[in-house]
Amino acid sequence: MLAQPAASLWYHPHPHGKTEKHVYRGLAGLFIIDDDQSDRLDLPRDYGVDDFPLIIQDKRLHKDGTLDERNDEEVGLMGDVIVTNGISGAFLSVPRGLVRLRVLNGSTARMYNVGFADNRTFHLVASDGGLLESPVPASRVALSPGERVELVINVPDAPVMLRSYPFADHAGLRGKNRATFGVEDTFNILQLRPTGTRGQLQLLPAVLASLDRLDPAAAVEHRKFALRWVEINGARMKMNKVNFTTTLNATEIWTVRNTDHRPHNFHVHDVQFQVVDIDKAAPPAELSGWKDTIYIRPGSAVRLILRFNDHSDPSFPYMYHCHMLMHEDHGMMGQFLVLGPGQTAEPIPMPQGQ
Ligand SMILES: [Cu+2]
Repeated sequence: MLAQPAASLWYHPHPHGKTEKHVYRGLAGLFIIDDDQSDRLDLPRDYGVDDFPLIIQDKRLHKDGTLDERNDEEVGLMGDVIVTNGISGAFLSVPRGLVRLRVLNGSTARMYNVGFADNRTFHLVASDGGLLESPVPASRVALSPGERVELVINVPDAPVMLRSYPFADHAGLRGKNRATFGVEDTFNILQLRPTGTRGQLQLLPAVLASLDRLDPAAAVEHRKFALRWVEINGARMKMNKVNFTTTLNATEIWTVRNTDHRPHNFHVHDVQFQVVDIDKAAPPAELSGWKDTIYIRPGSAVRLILRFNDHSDPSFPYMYHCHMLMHEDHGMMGQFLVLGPGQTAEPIPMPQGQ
């Protein structure tokens, strides 16, 4: 059962040590969840007509067109051919007027700074975990691996190109890391080609959702996570080790710090979180909704607030990890249990032979 609000969610295989290659080869899809509340909104939501999923990935190809799977030890698998829903040089016929794009960075390591070639303003309407409170105007939006946004563009009469641009602040990277991790690159992603038809909708609603704000004063636990190389708090994930336990309905604050010179992000299973602050400053509007993945610049600290309000189990843990997939494959992960009333932690059931 899908018991959560409307959202665009990524699914992909998670076999330990092999996730990067599975995703690179194209095993990535979206669950699109809707609900009564989102159905009542005047947002484009006619799948394949004015509402499109876009799974953006990068590939490196041999001359014969086959996938180059040589792994770079700094960044993992990163390519210079951008594919959207598996297609390079992609274009899409769309109506003029409002069109919704559900954009996933499905890459193994590459980050994108997405915008349109004419620098037009578009509106962000949802982040990883669902609708934002109100549309957020933007001309660029940054996506690290695993992050999603839903954006609405007012399609003009002429074709317009969705592109990825260099990060204005190099995503916090210095020196040769800027080139290694591709944050100075420019790529075409997808051309939108307007057809003669005009879409149904011309105006966005002023209010999209009312979000339940988690209260930092309610936090019963504060935890710290330091990201460096392929370790969290100086250790790699162990299959049979639970790093900590929490309890059903507990609210917690997690401070996640990137103590590395490399880029990392942070992804949590089980629940969506809210961003309390980034380097002690309030998060920008596009990061103020429900999220499950967030980029953390080298040297930065992000405070997240989480409430474990469902799905307790004494022996099956949830994971948190860097979503740059080579890091994840090398064990940049940890595991936690959510215990219900009266439950105590039990050993993780291990497959035979482990
Ligand atoms: Cu990482």
